[in-house]
Amino acid sequence: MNLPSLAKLAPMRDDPARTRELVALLRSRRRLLVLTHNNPDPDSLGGAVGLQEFAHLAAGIDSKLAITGKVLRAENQAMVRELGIEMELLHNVRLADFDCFALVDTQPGFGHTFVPAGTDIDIVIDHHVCNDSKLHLTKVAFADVRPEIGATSSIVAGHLLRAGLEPSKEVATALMYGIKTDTADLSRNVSKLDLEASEFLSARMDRQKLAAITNPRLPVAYFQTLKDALSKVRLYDGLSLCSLGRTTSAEMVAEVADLLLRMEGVRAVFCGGLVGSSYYVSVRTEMGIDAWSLIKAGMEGEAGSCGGHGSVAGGSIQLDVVDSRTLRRLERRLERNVLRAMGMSGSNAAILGDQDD
Ligand SMILES: [Mn+2]
Repeated sequence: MNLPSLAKLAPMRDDPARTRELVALLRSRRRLLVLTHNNPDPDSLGGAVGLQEFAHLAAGIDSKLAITGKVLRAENQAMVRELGIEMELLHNVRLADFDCFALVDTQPGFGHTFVPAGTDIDIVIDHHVCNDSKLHLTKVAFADVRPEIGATSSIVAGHLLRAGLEPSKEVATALMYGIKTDTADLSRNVSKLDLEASEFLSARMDRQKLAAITNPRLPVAYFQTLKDALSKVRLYDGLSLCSLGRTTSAEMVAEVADLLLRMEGVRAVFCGGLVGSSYYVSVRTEMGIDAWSLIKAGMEGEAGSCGGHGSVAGGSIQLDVVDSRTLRRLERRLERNVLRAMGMSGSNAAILGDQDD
């Protein structure tokens, strides 16, 4: 496979001194606003409430979590409900009330993240690989970006642990669910810190709530979307491509990608779908295949942004025109790029479900 090698970032230190730097910064401020993905996933929610708890326990400062989109997936909505996670829409928040701004599970300049104009970010805690990380992080007082860690929630839990702080049951459960989803139950992208954080949280979380979050009831529309998605799968040798066309949410694209990676023989999944005028892409790979390089190769030449870590990557492409012809052409370009990156030709795709035809 011809994938470009990953640009290495300077490794971040994981030691009590780092944690003390975070404490010192927070103690010099009065009120913290935590921002994350537009439509937050469990790891970003876990990391966000974990940082809020850290700020409260270590520095006694108040904080708020604000988002610009929606909590979409049934599991994520259950997480918010079960754990009483409070958040506001960013446009309802008075930025002047805050003197400290944090980005969690994302970085300045990422496509799925909105940073209000004129706002300087003080804290970045993330585990995504980003080409221009250094550029975006130069003005950030506390930047803790560690692509080798499976979940941002682990990094935040690590700071709680190093500072000797006791998170509430709800916060511990949120952090644990963040780690669980980003590492597929500690089976992918797992580092020593992820294991250490899980052990720390597992003694403090609410197991019943975690179970309720993991298996929520799903709306009928979910099964309809899934049925449509499965009819569009294209299978190559070890590679599964799926274009959902117009779909309900970026989360649905990610969910189908997760599901397809479980298919026997599949080593990499490239899945996309149009929501509004954004075309979302999710890439999943088996261990040993770098998802970020694959998504980068797939999106080559498109006007969009992408990020990833280990075997998981996501991105979005902004479209000026969203008619079906433009969409078809985009999907064909992406498929061609991905096949080229995987060193395959595009002539032998199989589809699902024609056994009885
Ligand atoms: Mn994450």
